[in-house]
Amino acid sequence: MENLIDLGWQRSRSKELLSFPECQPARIVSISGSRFLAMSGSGPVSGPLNYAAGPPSTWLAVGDWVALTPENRIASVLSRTSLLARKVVGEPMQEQLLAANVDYAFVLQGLDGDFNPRRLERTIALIHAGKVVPVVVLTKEDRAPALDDALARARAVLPGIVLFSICVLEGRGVDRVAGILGPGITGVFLGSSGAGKSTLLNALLGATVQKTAAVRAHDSRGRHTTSARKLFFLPGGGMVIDTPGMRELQLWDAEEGVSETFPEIEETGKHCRFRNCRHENEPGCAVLLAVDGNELSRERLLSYVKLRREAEAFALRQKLHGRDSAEARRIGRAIKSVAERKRPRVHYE
Ligand SMILES: Nc1nc2c(ncn2[C@@H]2O[C@H](COP(=O)(O)OP(=O)(O)OP(=O)(O)O)[C@@H](O)[C@H]2O)c(=O)[nH]1
Ligand SMILES: [Mg+2]
Ligand SMILES: [Zn+2]
Repeated sequence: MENLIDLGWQRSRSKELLSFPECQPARIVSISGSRFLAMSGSGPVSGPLNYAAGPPSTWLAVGDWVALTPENRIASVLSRTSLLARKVVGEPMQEQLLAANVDYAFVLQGLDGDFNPRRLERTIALIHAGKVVPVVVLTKEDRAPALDDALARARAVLPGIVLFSICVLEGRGVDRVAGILGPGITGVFLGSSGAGKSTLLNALLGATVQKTAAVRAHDSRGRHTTSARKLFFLPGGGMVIDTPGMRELQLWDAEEGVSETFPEIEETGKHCRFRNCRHENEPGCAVLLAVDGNELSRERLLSYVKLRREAEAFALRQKLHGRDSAEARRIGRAIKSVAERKRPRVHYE
């Protein structure tokens, strides 16, 4: 059992496994084509993707615990303690699973021009929605035109979130990431292509395992060097899932995640006259009052309103799925009205 605990197994899972006699637990390391690679208590195993209909990206994620038959078939995907998922761009109701059973999601943004507070908020809403703890890592300190300024800006928009900068090139800050990833703990690296995810992973591994590539000189964008999600085992005992660069993370089922990402707005919102105040143009809105008085950030409120609308439109669409056509039309109109609702007053100031 000791081995499994190093892989992130929790004893509470044992009961669930009892429903699959003769099966052993294994953790999914990677998924490619029609096969999976996993790590069991006795070493690596691989087998066919046979478990469910539909593309594996909708039912199996790197980091999942599965019950494996003696023939290395997936008998079941065990319940998840956390799950990061996004909506597939351009597909209204298609979910893509990014990583399962992860403790910390490290959001990497390069200080070479990749830094973007609005993108951070969106990613953090998705992380909260997945029941994962976010950690923001600003990479490439050596490339920052004004490091203290960028740190201060990031801290201002991310109250309460652990945030620090690193420079893998000069060996600074890697130990801080390693310190979070103790034995049995799993992290995932998220961020745009070129943010330095694989570079940081290699530093943690103490070896060049993942390929890395220089960003484009004119705009600092990466070259999509990493092409698949994969779980790695660190010498210190922790685990990291390296992912291909993702710039655009569309929210999937994230209404609560959005609320958690803007705690100061939610807190001030308790003082609004109406309990269901949307802080857009309602009379007696404590949030708009605080924004007018410079006690809350206007940018944060705009970002909150935008992400909340996206999450609400998603929730309505989800309801629409599988309804009869009359009700579908009614909900369809509701979605349209969310999308077209009068722009919030804050836009004009
Ligand atoms: N100057 C500087 N460059 C760095 C640092 N960390 C990473 N890089 C460079 O940034 C480039 C991109 O790094 P990668 O690790 O490939 O980026 P990635 O996030 O894995 O990118 P994808 O796999 O495409 O998603 C490489 O040329 C790295 O050497 C740093 O601290 N300073
Ligand atoms: Mg990479
Ligand atoms: Zn309000």
